[in-house]
Amino acid sequence: MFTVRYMWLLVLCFYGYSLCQADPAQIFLSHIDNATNNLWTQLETDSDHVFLRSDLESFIHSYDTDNDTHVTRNEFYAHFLKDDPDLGSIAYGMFLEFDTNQDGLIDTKDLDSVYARIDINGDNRVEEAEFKQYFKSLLTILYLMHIQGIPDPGPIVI
Ligand SMILES: [Ca+2]
Ligand SMILES: [Ca+2]
Ligand SMILES: [Ca+2]
Repeated sequence: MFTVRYMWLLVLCFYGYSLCQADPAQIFLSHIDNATNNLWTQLETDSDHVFLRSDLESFIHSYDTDNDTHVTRNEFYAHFLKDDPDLGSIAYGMFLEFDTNQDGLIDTKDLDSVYARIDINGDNRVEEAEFKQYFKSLLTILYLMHIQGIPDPGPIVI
């Protein structure tokens, strides 16, 4: 009798567990968390737990393959899609977000506005919490657009 009762309990537990594991919203959120944490590790280069404007400049310079002081769309895609070429729409959205004056290039003219967006409380320092809040919101929007297949960035030449 006891055994049968416990068996049901066990089955219910497994059922609940599998539901939790398969919850697409949870999987999506943990994916965004991981992507944000990876960005923090990659971009906060001097490990002082503050993302300074110089960290943002190093990030942009690392994408500027031909060292002509600006990052073209193709340079950006080439770096961003190196590990995962399927993320074309994410790269497209990121480029639009960083090219704040919409001249088709990311350079120092864009960086003040980009940095100001990430520095949510406006004290000219981007703390880890601000960085993660900003990129979580941005990545959530971009991944939702990516999942829905919009916008179509068209053919990407790398
Ligand atoms: Ca360049
Ligand atoms: Ca620009
Ligand atoms: Ca701040």
